[in-house]
Amino acid sequence: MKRIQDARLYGIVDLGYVTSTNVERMTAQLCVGGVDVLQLRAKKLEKAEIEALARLMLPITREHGVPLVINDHLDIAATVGSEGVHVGQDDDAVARARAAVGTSVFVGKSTHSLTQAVAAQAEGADYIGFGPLYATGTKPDYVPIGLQDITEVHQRVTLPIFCIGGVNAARLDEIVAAGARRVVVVSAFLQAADVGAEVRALKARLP
Ligand code: 3NM
Repeated sequence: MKRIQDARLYGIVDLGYVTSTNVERMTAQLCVGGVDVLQLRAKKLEKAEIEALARLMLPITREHGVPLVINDHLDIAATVGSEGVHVGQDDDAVARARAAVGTSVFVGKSTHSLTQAVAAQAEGADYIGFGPLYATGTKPDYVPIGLQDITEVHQRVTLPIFCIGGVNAARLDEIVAAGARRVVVVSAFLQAADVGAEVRALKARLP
């Protein structure tokens, strides 16, 4: 199993883009393409359906040594035995996640500013998301933070930092030039004509 500390390319199976019936196929394509970690994100689905999708994904992600992260649902992560869980900006989110899933499951937290990034490290997160760098239809209500804080967040936070929000092949060079070492890509992968080729090509360009 790959370690989150070594991961550079983070994919998300987001049910805003993928239908339930396509989750298995998309999971396989992302894993074969070379994502290092994969999240299940389904903001609008019922819990039972999310749990069922997680159980479909796990044998595929495990076959590829890719840790599976469950977004938001601590109970589902604990029940299915995912490798990771991801939480938002609520207070004590990391502590509550640890209490629910135990110490062997890694915990990631979304951050949207330098202050939040430093706080997430102090709170004990295992990795952070940092963004959205650009405006994105995947998280439409969030104000983009741009690229200007990427260098400083890497100076102030020693955890793995995954830059997120509007990341795609056309923008990758400027994101890397701004100091990013790890990225999350959602819609640019899920909407690609050839998902595996898109993942492979983008991964090859990460430093
Ligand atoms: N979280 P895309 S931005 C799920 O900034 C998510 O916390 C963000 O999707 C954050 O690659 C985002 O399609 C959406 O822009 C990323």
